[in-house]
Amino acid sequence: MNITALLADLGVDYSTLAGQDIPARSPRDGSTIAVLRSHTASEVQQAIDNASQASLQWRNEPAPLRGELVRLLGQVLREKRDALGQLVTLESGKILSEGIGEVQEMIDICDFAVGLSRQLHGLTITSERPGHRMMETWHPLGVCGVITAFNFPVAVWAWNAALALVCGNAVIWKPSEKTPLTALAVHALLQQAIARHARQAAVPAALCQVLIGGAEVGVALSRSPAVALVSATGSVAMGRKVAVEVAQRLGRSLLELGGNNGMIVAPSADLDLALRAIVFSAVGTAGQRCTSLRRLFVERSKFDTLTAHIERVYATLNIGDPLAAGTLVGPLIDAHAYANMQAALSQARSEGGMVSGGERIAGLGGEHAFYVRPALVRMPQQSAVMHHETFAPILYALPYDDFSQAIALNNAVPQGLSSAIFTNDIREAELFMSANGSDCGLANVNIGTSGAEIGGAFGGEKETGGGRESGSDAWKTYMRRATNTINYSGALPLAQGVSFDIG
Ligand code: UN1
Repeated sequence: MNITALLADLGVDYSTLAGQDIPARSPRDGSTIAVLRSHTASEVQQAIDNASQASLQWRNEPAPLRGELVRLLGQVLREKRDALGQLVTLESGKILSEGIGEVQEMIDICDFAVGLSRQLHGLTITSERPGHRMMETWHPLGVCGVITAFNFPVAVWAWNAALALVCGNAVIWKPSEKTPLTALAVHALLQQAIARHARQAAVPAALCQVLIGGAEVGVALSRSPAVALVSATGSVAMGRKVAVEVAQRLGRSLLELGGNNGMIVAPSADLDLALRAIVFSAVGTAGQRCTSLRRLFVERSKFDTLTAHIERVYATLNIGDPLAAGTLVGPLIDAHAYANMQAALSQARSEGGMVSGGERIAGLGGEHAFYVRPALVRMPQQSAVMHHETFAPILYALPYDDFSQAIALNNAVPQGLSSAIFTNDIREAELFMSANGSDCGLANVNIGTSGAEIGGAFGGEKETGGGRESGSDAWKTYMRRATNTINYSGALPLAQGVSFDIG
């Protein structure tokens, strides 16, 4: 793999950002691909000011013409799907099929946003007063800050940016320090889309910007009253900081934080389907999705059979170079992730868990790469370790006896992103999706916890942060709503029958 050629093909020029504090590493072999520098505090401030100016221009561009830019972005992404997918694989370590799939997710949200650009509609509402009408109008917010994580280094930006742009906003992106090159590549591809735009002059230079740096950049975006919305994806700890900073100035935040996703396998489940879904959800992206399956509750009579099947599949999984055909599990992102995984496994052991797998695969990728065999941990109960999200391929499994107990176990953790049930009993499926069922933002039936499509609203409850991105009506978070009351009568009746006669 010629990285220089790949970066050139994607139009990445990081010469102006060459520096010393942000190394772009490939978890594939731990090698350093480039070393960048953080944007300075004054550059961050300048970017916010420029974005504010850009948003004033962009909000006057008709929404369907804003959609045209996003359509062109989708077009460029189609042309560069495989190249960008490779860079995603290089920088995040996910297997190539998932790297390319992530770019496909970007294309999908672009298509969605293009359609949306002609559907940013509000309501008309009947008035209690004669000769009056009420309606809702949706306006752009201004500047949207987007903070993204290493595990979905490009798709999560696209969920936010595609919507924010058609909604008439400027976007400032702070990618993870672990994946700066993919962000620069996306930015370069966006410039290609802008260059193809028939109304290029209508696209201000500062409409979309990327800021490279650490937590201080996120804090600056969160503190600035000029950033109307801060959309943050990542850890609960990070989200808590962003939420507090943004709330302090009564700004708007959209949080998509940790998950600790559970699956119930009921006695009527198709075990073969369940097995496939479990393995993809638990070990896909090396267990580093916010939607990864971490907790498995199996009805007691099926527990031994199913866990034995999982153990058998885990023992033969093709783990290795994420670029190689046939690999199913790539490396962890870095040494820190590996240390966290081992710490969780030893805690699980001390809580009575029986661990199978979980060891580092010696020699693979060299000493700075961290390839592990996914771990299956049979737990005696849902103890402390299971209440934490460890970003690694660890699947805790325990048996349950009755269905209400399984739902209670699913809901007993602080996070509330994704959940699933495998059952062929319609009453169980409906109960799981009902108000008395899963308390998560995503509740799936006969399908795993990860791999959501872009058409639905994506996000979760409790410590996951409550935000919704992507499809459905998530666009409303990127706009402000005005309620208009219009009087076309010749009189001035007051609401609620109030009389106020000034003679
Ligand atoms: C994430 O891990 O932050 O549902 C996003 C999924 C993907 C998105 C995951 N479509 O697994």
